[in-house]
Amino acid sequence: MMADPDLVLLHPPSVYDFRRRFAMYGPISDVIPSTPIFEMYPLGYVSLVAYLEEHGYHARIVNLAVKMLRDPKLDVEKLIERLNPKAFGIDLHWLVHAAGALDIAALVKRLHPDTPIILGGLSATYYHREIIEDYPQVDYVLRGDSTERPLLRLMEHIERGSEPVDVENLTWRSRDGKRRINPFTYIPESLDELTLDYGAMVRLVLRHRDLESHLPYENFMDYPFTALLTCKGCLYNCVTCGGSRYAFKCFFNRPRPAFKSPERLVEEMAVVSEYFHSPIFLLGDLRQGGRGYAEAVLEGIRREGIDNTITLELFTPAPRWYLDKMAECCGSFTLEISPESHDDEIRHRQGRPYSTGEMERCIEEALKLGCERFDVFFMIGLPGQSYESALESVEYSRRLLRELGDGRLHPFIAPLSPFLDPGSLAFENPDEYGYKLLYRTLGEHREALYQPCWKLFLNYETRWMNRDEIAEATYEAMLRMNKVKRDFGLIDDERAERVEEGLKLARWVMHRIDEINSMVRDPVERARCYEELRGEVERARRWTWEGKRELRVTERAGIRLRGVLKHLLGLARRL
Ligand code: B12
Ligand code: SF4
Repeated sequence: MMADPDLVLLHPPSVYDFRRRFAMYGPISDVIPSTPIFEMYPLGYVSLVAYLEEHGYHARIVNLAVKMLRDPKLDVEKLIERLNPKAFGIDLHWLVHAAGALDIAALVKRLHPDTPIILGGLSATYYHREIIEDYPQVDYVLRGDSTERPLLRLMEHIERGSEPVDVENLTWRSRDGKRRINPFTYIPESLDELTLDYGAMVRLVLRHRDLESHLPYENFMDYPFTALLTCKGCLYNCVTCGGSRYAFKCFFNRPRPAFKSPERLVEEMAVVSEYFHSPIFLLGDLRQGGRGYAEAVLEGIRREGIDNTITLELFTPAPRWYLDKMAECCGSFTLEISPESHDDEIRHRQGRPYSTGEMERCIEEALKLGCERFDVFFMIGLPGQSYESALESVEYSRRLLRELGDGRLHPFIAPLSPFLDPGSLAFENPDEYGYKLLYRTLGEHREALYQPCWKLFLNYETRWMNRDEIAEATYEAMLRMNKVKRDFGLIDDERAERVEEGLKLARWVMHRIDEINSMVRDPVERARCYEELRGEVERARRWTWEGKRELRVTERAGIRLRGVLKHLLGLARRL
């Protein structure tokens, strides 16, 4: 029998009891691989496990969110009761897990009152004081964008039963019940020690004979999409982003980005390539590390013969040298850019310093050089953006497709949702950027996530659109974008019809929830009225989900048996 792990890292669903609680989640996760339960765990879980294992601690991941999605009858209490580690870790990286992370922590505490619970991630860092003050179910918060070493030190204290007075980045409650905030001093300047080893994940799956617990998101096996971090931090200051230069400097103690060296990054890509023939998404624009950095990564891809499709993010349009290098070094590559709006002025206000014309030049050149796909993302809820302007971005997409589209160019539009990020310029200075904040504390965001409709999750309004207008603009823009895609053959007629029906139904449900909220005062009666909408909510979800297939970079994706076999052979030889 396998020994109990020292640490179990749980990944919560955004809302613990989503299977029971009524809610219309809408388009809040439409442009990422997760469902609205946000079942994807932070990539950092992989490096935390690898680091602890390297130092003699046995750690594993249990992706509760995926398990609950896959098995509607799963008894979560029983599952947690059976786990018996020395400590539990729970991520509160994204604020969308405010409710799930705290509620799972409370459940774990009830079932294992003597086992310490550790929270970590960007949102936990931002709200560390409130967490330790107001949520007794949490014992420790590890702050920062990198916690491998402090977590190891904390585990040593937990094992010894000593107070962690010297653990960097830690906020905790001492035995006298007082809040303690240890210095925030562990901010590594290189990421090379923090390994993202997908091979280690496959080994964990084989060791625990438990694939589901380690899946990064629900349909990963159907469509494995692997991502690697190139850096932590950012050089840009998009005003709504909680991962901007401003946010990292003010709240995560990182004045400038830290990079993974090109050599290390290419090694990690080679491991991915051994196990998966899925696209590899390089997170962060490589040019943030300078031209030499970007060229070294691309050269490495060529040198190692990595044949996966490489997906690159562009924070600004790529110059010719960069596009040439991609074409030269990658057998297959795709690009994505987020102009957010077609309107130069709005984009500049949002903190993205380039023009629509420059973007068009880049798209045209990239497609000529063999880029297999170019995704362009627009957003609703921006500073200076009216209802009409949001819809104009869809009309612009039509013009763009007419001029440059040949099946490889894919525009998307989605709302800024559910939250304006804490730590972003706009969250910290809402007036200055034309925002009005509706929720500020962790507790308020947690409550928001229990609301019956995604529109009511939104923690902001803008001077140009209130929440109703943001939601109306969202559905209208998505309906129009669906039509544009159908007209240009990016989505087939049958799927387009389904998506259209789904969006219309979702908008109807949203209006019906508004009606119930305005007419029915009694909470029990209200809950009964919501329940009547369950069938429609489920249908709308299934139909709009069809549109998400279009996010797939390529249909060629899967697991390579050669990697798994190599690992199994290695094991057999050792026996
Ligand atoms: C890469 C990325 C993604 C990837 C995720 C890849 C992944 N699985 O991690 C994708 C594109 C899928 C994504 C999606 C989303 N993202 Co995002 N993303 C980023 C980005 C660009 C990099 C951040 C990052 O993860 N860095 C790595 C570090 C910080 O984390 P890490 O190594 O994974 O984990 C370390 C620490 O955080 C900590 N830690 C984390 N968890 C835990 C748990 C414990 C117990 C401990 C001890 C420590 C610990 O230790 C780890 C190891 O050192 C940032 C922007 C930026 N410049 O930072 C936004 C950012 C993190 N994302 C953000 C948001 C809002 C989202 C979405 C909610 C958007 C949406 N509505 O769809 C979704 C949520 C996805 C989900 N969970 O299902 C916001 C978060 C703001 C906030 N505080 O909530 C950010 C800051 C900016 C932004 N708006 O994009 N995202
Ligand atoms: S949204 Fe802007 S600030 Fe945030 S990570 Fe992307 S480029 Fe950086």
